[in-house]
Amino acid sequence: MTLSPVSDKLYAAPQRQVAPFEFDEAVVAVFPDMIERSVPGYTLLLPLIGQIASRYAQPNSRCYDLGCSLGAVTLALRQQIQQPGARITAVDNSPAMIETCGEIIGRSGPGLPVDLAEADICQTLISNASVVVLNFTFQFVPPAQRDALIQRIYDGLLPGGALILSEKVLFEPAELDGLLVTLHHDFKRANGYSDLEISQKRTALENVLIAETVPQHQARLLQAGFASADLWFQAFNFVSLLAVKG
Ligand code: GEK
Repeated sequence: MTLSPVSDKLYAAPQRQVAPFEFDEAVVAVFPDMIERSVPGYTLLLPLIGQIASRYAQPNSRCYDLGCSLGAVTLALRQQIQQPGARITAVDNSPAMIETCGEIIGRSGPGLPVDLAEADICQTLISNASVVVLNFTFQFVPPAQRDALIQRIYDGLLPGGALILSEKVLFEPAELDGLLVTLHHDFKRANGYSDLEISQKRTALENVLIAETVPQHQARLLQAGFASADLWFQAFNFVSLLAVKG
């Protein structure tokens, strides 16, 4: 799905000092192009997340898209969930993202009702939830707040509810991590990013996107109480986990 034809040139020119990455107006303007060319498997993941969500969504419950950006997951949920009385809550703490997300959802035609919130997902009330999606958002949450957020999601899910957690991850041993990082950079280069763009974006994301390993994510999910936490998708160093509440 292409939401915007504007191509991402944010890191094309050399920068004397690369500032930490922010989800501001400049990023919003190029976001669909940026994420499609940067995250291997992103366009495939969206309908598959909708498909998984449609299996776990329950009547009269809420489905959460946490860190919704421009609402790509929300649109997939709206199109694929059929449960009567279900609603979607889409949350992002970037004012520019939420504003444009509202416009996109407003133009998207009939589907499940959507409540949009400009808020920190660490402060968002999660309740009566059958599905929660964190599609490449949790990696931006400060590590000290991660356990508490997963616990609040678990507590807010109904029995039988599901969390879909997509993340950029680290691998062990270091040789495997290095190979998957190289393959990711090759993917970006094949999508038209220069070595300078790849390197400046990497610098911008240092200390902003803090990746963990799949076993670290699984341990946290199981510790919170999830009955299972399984890998269902991988494209190089980008994965998605499905955690189900018993
Ligand atoms: C998609 N899910 O297209 N609270 C709320 N929002 C946050 C927080 C926070 N604490 N931290 C980061 N964000 C989307 C893609 S992008 C992924 C998600 C990427 C938001 C941030 O503002 C941004 O919109 C989003 O999480 C991450 O499927 O750009 O790599």
